Amino acid sequence: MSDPFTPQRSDKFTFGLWTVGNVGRDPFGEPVRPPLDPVTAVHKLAELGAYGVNFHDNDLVPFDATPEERDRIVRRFRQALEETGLVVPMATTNLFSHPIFRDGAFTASDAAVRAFALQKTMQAIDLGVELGAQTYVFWGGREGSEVEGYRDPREAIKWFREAINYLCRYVRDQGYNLRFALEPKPNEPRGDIYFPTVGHMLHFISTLDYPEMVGLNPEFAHETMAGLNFVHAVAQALEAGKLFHIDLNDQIMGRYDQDFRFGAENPKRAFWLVWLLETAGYDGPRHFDAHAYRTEDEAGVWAFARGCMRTYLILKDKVRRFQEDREIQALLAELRAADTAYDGPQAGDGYSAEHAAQLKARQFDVAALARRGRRAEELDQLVIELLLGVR
Ligand code: DIG
Ligand code: MN
Ligand code: MN
Repeated sequence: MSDPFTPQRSDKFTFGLWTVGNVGRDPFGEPVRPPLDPVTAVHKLAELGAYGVNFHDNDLVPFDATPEERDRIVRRFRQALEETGLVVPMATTNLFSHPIFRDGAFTASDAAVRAFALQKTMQAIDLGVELGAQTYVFWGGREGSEVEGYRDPREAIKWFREAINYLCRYVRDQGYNLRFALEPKPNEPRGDIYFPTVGHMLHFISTLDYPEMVGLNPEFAHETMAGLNFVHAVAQALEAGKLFHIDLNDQIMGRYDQDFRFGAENPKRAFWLVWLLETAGYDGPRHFDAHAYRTEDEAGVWAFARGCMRTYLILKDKVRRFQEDREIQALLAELRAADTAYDGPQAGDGYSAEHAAQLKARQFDVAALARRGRRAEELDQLVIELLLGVR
C-alpha cells in the first residue's frame, strides 16, 4: 500500500533555496555543510514531491556576478526547472547580507543606500518574474534599530512606504503579474525590527498607494518569537483577504528565530494552523522557511525536508479525522445549539435606534448565562487524543 503521506505536486509544498541550502552557520559557529548547488536542490526537491522552489536574488545569482554569468546561471537553473516541472511561485531580494545594508535597506538613514536597495530590488523582481514568480516577498531583516537617536522611527515608516509605493509603480509599469507579500519579524538581526507583527503590517498596507497589490507573508516562528498566537495572526490576514503567502516552520516562544522543521515543537499549534488553512480553502503555496539542525549532514537536510511535508500531510489527515469524529462534532454541535439559542436583538442585525431601544430593554438571565461552562477541557482532550493517535 502506498504511503498516504507522500507529497504530491497538488499539495503545493515549496522550499526556498536558502532553506535546504542552509550551510549551518550560526553566530557561534562556522558552516557545517558545503554550499548546495541550486540545480541539485531543484532535482532533490522534485524527487521528494515538492511543487516549487523560491529564492532570494543572491541565492541564485551572486552579488557581484557579471551579466554574462547571471544569464548562464539563470539558463542552467531554468533547465533544471523544465526537467523537473518544479515552479517558482515566489521570489525575494536579499537586502540583509551585504555590509551595505548594515543599517537597513529601504529604511537606511543613508539616502544612497535606500536608492541602491531599490535598484537591487527592481533587478531581483525582473529575475523573479523571468522565472515565473507571481508573489514577491519583502522581509525587512535589517529595517530596524539598536539606537533610536540616529533615525526618527516615523521617518523609517515614511521611507519604507516610499519604497513599496515606488516598487508597486515599477511592477505596474512593467506589466508584471506580481503581488507583494510583506513579512513581519519582531527582532533579529536588528535589535528591533520595524513593523514587527502581522497587525503592524496590515495597518501599514492600508496607508499605501496600491494596497490591493500588497498582502502578508506571515511566518510561524516570527509571530511566535513575539509571544503571539500564529493561528490568530493568520486568521486576521485571511479575514482581510491579505494572506498572499505563508512561511511554515516551528519555534519555541521567546527564543531567537529557530526556523525548525514544521511541527517539530508545537504539533497542536501546527494542527490548528493546518485546520485554519484547509478550512479557509487557502490555495497558495505551503512554503517551508526552515532549515535542518546544525548537527545535520546533507542526508539530514533531506530528512528535514521530507519531515516538513510529511507532518503537514499527517496533520491535514488529522483535520479530516477531527471533522469526521462523531464525539467531537457532537460536542461542537451541542455548544453551537446553545450558543445560537438566543433569539433577541444582536449586533449582526445592524443598527437602528429602534433596535438599540429593544436591546437596551432586553431582559437577560445573567445568572444562567454566567453558569454555562464551555466544555473546553473535553474538547481539548479529544483533540489531544486525536493527535496522539488513540482515536
Ligand atoms: C526570513 O524569515 C525571510 C527570508 O528568508 C526571506 O526573505 C523570507 C521569505 O520567506 N523569509
Ligand atoms: Mn524565520
Ligand atoms: Mn520567512
